[in-house]
Amino acid sequence: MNGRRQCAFHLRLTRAKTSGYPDAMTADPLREITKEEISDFHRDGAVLLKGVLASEWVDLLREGTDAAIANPDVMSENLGTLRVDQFPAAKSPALQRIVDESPLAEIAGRALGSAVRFYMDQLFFKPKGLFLPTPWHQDTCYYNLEGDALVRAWVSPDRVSREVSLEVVRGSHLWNVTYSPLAGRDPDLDADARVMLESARAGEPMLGVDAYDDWNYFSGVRDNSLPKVPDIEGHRDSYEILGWDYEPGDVILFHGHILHAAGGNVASQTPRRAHASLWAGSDVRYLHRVGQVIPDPRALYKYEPKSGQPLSEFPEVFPVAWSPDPAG
Ligand SMILES: O=C(O)CCC(=O)C(=O)O
Repeated sequence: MNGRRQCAFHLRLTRAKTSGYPDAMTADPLREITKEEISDFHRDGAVLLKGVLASEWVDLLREGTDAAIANPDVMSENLGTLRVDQFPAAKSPALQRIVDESPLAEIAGRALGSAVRFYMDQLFFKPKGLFLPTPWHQDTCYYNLEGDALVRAWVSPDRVSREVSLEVVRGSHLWNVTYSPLAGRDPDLDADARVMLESARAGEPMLGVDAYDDWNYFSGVRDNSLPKVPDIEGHRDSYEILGWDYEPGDVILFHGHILHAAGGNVASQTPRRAHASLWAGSDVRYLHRVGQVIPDPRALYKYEPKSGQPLSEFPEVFPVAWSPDPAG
């Protein structure tokens, strides 16, 4: 084990020991993330990492996604046959352990080549039966965040075939455009929404901490000044679309700005349980977004964050999750 790797390994094991779980499963990926994979991630905006999570992590992922699915809360929403939960690790110790101790932080950090902080996680559940597609969208516009060093780790305890798995528009993370979220009330049609939009423009949070009492994808107001997501599905041949057959133990890593979706209109005998975590490198800052859709992590509200503050100014909310250098 070389020096850098030993330091990182030490940092993760220290975290594992503080978790309260008696058994310390290895926090290392099953294999090195190669230079080619890292350069694919930066060039294409996404990469499939084959066989990087040990089967114990897959078992924990199954346990955690099942527990979260069985416990819907105010952050759960059914969008047709797609159930999406925000912050599912907050209600599932198994998912929390995946966030805190699994190799995902290291994998994200190695892709970015820097220390990473955990920002938030989501659950995407499609019950067996007809899987509807997840529409094309970009993630960044849903959060009060800006920066280039944003990486998502999408994992599932299920085999997910290419036709219903995650797909991305290759290279779209480099387009330098923020699209309008698909959710939110439309201020062009709704007078109350126009008032909320004006207050948000004046600096009020679009979603305050009370969003944790009652939230859905239409709690906020859409920022119609942003361009709409192009009709990618209607013009698939005009885009270079990447997608993969996914097997448990793999990680799909994709950039926070990339246009992505999941295929559907396919009947499946088995459910598709997916967990996605968002990791932030050093340039990521808080951004007061007038069209915010997803509430800030609950612990952040008491700091009353301002646009431009780096996440490193909130170390209690976003501690360094992995660093190539333990001092980092
Ligand atoms: O799993 C899906 O269907 C969508 C996942 C997604 O949009 C995400 O992880 O950001």
